[in-house]
Amino acid sequence: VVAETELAIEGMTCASCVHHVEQALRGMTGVIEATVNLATERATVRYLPATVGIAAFTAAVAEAGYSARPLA
Ligand code: 9UX
Repeated sequence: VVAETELAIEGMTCASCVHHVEQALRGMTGVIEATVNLATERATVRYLPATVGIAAFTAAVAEAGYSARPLA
């Protein structure tokens, strides 16, 4: 089973910020793909819900120095 979710990201001010957030998410076990859009300040994550989840995503983004809020 593969799930997809969106997160609202706060604190990104440049293209490198996008890269930092993407790398933080892509480095997680169970994450298949993560893309971040600077203009919309949203991250889209495809993942294996048996392995990883939204709480871990927000923690990883916070660790990278940004904040993430789950979207419906
Ligand atoms: Mo450069 Mo984006 O330090 O924070 S990565 S502005």
